[in-house]
Amino acid sequence: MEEKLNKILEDGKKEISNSKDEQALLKLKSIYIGKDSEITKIMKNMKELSIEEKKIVGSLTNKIKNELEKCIKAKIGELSSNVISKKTFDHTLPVTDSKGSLSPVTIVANEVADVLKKMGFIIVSGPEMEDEYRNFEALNVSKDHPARDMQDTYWTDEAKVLRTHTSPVQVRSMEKYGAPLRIAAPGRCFRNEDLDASHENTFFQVEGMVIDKEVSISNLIYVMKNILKEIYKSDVEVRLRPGFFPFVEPGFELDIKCLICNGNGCSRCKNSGWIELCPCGMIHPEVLRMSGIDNTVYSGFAFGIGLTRMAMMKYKINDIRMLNSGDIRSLKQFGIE
Ligand code: FA5
Repeated sequence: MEEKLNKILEDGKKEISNSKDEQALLKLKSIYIGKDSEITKIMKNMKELSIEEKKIVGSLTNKIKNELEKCIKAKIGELSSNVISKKTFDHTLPVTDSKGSLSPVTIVANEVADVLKKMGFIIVSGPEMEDEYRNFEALNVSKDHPARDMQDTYWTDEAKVLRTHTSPVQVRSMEKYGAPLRIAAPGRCFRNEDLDASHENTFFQVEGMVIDKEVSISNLIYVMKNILKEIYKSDVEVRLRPGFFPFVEPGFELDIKCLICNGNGCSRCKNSGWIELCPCGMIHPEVLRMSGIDNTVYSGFAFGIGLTRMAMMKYKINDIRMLNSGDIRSLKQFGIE
């Protein structure tokens, strides 16, 4: 086992030192110390070892993990300082053509807000650093609920979470305004994700919530379809399937046909031809009750659209990571200036 671990360290160090850019290093991070890495598997299987073996393997595994993490950090620092030192920056030069522009996500967020405002929604916001109660418990996700695993979270020292979704704004709005209610809340969310072409650790959603008497699933579908039609300026193909979220019952996943590959399959839609974009459902009566709404009188629906993915589909952006890259050339590439 020690030999195996030392080999992982040796191979990892070699690959890290040969890496040419940050993307490659993040990939190596996931391969060597990520959730599915050999090291994580060894740690998970430690319970099968004797106490003596556990001591040796445990401390060696931690040491190697820390060392690989340190090497990756150092290499990222080295690469970025190379980039800075290669560029000569003359602040006296006149500005050429970089006027700047809104990010594609902001453009789409504004468009969605406009559509919803026309349907009588008010636009509200909530904090990005949320309390555990509103991010989870008040949405019917108790402390040991398995649904917490679906949204791996960043915790702060003050026991707050970087909100994993915009749904806590539902709770804040019910507490503040009561019923009836019609709100939309665009905003940033955070998850400890393995990154790929359609997953970022920082991304945007827009939450919507309607509470009233006699609200139906058809009202929900109408609102969702109307948003999609206005954003994509055409009838996009959608599919509705059951989806599980503890705060809605019934819950749905409303997917759109991938606009990048036209449903033929690509890395953005994980070759399925469909993009998960608009999870939604009828608000769980318990969620209404917990925030002080009489669930014998009122019902409602809620949705949480992935705004970043919506912008990706609209502007045919191949990789979600480009949006947080800070490279303004990408805006020109999408025809936004
Ligand atoms: C939620 O976050 C629920 N709060 C949505 C909801 C609200 C359901 C109200 C019912 C009622 P989910 O984890 O599926 O659900 O995320 C919602 C959308 O956010 C996804 O469809 C996707 O478009 C986007 N999303 C989720 N994780 C990421 C990520 N790592 N990177 C980019 N977009 C993401």
